[in-house]
Amino acid sequence: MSEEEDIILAELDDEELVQQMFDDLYDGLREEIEEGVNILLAREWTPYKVLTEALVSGMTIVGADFRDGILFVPEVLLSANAMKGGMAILKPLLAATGAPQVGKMVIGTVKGDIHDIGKNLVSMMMEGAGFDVVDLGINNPVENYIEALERENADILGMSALLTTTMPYMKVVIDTLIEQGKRDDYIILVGGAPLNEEFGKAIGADGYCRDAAVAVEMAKDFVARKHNRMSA
Ligand code: B1M
Repeated sequence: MSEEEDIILAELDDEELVQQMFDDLYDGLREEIEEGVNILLAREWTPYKVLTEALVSGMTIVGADFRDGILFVPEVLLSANAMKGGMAILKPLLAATGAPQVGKMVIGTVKGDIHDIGKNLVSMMMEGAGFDVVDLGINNPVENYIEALERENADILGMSALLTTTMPYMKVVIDTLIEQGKRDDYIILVGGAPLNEEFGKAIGADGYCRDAAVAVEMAKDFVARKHNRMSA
């Protein structure tokens, strides 16, 4: 039996367990990640704390080694799969802590881009905050967004892009909404690792969200302002 097989997750203290989860996420071990998440929840960690301190922090390490050419696509896919296993456990718990529905958001990753972990996280956190979320998945052309916004009578459009080559597509979506005279019908929030506030402003979005928590705060703020305007 190898040294690693000897590790019993439940016997580790919180700090050791989180470190072990970083390693397990790195190695793409979905079952271990799921077990770790359940142990932390049983120790009365909040779902949000498990998400940010164990999963998101672990994925940051994976991201750095992917950037530096230490990890490659197949390995990162395994890490992403393990992360999704943990997120699936947290999703209903985050939603259950939410307030009554405060607004509706259509969200999707833009055309040409298949990264969805960050978007999924935003969706989960928004649901947890009481928003109704319609997730369009990955690789969305402009038609998908507009069709869903109208069908769902949404308040917010959320777009995600993780590649410098796909982030300009967000402007295509916003420009199309402008051309069709629909831009002002929606609050448009954008996010993704290569974006920044300046980019968000330059493409005409209402807000750039550094992370999922900022997305929730901004969404609440904009929806409250919209309701105030309508009742004035
Ligand atoms: Co990709 N990848 N990848 N990848 N990948 C990056 C983005 C990269 C930065 C890695 C690197 O080189 N360091 C790099 C982009 C470089 C660039 O554009 N300059 C890159 C590359 C190059 C590629 C490929 C081209 C690699 C290849 O094939 N040679 C390829 C592209 C495929 C495509 O999309 N067409 C590719 C493929 C993949 C995998 C499939 C292996 C996998 C994706 C699996 C999946 O998503 N299901 C993958 C992964 C996992 C990554 C990294 C390692 C991690 C991304 C992630 O999930 N982060 C990433 C490196 C990095 O970002 N450091 C990388 C965790 C997540 C929680 O954070 O997505 O930033 P993030 O989301 C945050 C915020 O940004 C924000 O809130 C989230 C939560 O806090 N946010 C929003 C995100 N979207 C939002 C939307 C909102 C609001 C906030 O709307 C309201």
